[in-house]
Amino acid sequence: MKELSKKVLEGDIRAASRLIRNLEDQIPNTYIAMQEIFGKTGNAHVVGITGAPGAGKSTLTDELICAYRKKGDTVGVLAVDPTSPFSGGALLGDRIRMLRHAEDTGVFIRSLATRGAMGGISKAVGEAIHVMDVLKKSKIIVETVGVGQQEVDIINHAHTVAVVLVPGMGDEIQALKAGLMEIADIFIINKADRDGAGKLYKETLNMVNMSKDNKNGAQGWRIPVLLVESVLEPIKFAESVEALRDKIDEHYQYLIDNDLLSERMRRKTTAELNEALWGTILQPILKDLHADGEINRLVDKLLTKASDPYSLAAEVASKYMK
Ligand SMILES: Nc1nc2c(ncn2[C@@H]2O[C@H](COP(=O)(O)OP(=O)(O)OP(=O)(O)O)[C@@H](O)[C@H]2O)c(=O)[nH]1
Ligand SMILES: [Mg+2]
Repeated sequence: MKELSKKVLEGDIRAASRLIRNLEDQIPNTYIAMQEIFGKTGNAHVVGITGAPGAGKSTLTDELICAYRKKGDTVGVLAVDPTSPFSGGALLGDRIRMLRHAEDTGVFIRSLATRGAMGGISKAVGEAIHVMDVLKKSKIIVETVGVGQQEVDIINHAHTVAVVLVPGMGDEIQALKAGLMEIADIFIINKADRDGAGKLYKETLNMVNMSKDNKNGAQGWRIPVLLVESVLEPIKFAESVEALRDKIDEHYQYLIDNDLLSERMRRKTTAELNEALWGTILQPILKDLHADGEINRLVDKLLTKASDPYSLAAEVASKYMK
């Protein structure tokens, strides 16, 4: 593992890929490599692109890579894929699409699939970001599907979060209002060729303007709403994605200028510590309880009302935490 991290720190792409695969597969000793690289992380600007399945996130990301390369940035892309039964096609599509960056050493693209282990994916995402960071990618784009509870908590990983909305989801905006305003730094209205894109743009703008309580306080960031041109108009599309790139970078500069970057770093790092604590303390206990069937005996006690969850948790704690 130390050998692996050494290679990664030297910029070895294959070693980096292997390390990310190990993280994904939750190979037990991977933390040793992560211990070695942690000290060198924290330099990249991490950008989250999130939205419903099929919203056009990968198409945007692909173009955003071009926009950043044009500006001289190096780019890491992490496509997080929690919808395993359907992912085959989508991931394959992404690979073909992003193949045009394959020869470019300034671009490093990897996908990460959910393995269903509790808390596992979010942890792996944070760690894979670290790997891309030590590969000295200046922009790391993390694509996550969906805005909801099963979603990777992108806000714990990204400095800038762009939420992609598409027309044709009707009343969704109403339902999502509260949640989205919390996490979005930028709204993107995508698939401009579709009916209702203009309407969605106006609605979203209204939503942003009406929210008095700006999450970043008095000197707050006004969440911009960007209408990205349709991918069917390649030249206009490229131009509007460059505008998106500039908006994303403006947000990063805003965080720096207002001393908010350190706040986000603190949040990111706190989440990371939480995950490490979970992984080191709780996960082995759960594994143990599941392994010898003790968990079923505990659940039986609850079903027969012989005990309650709080008492059982206290019992388990006293057994393991000495
Ligand atoms: N009409 C139209 N289709 C688009 C546009 N952008 C992307 N698409 C299409 O929408 C489909 C989904 O695009 P993706 O970029 O794979 O979307 P995604 O959000 O990454 O999808 P998942 O990762 O599967 O959630 C593809 O068939 C794209 O070609 C657009 O501007 N207009
Ligand atoms: Mg995608």
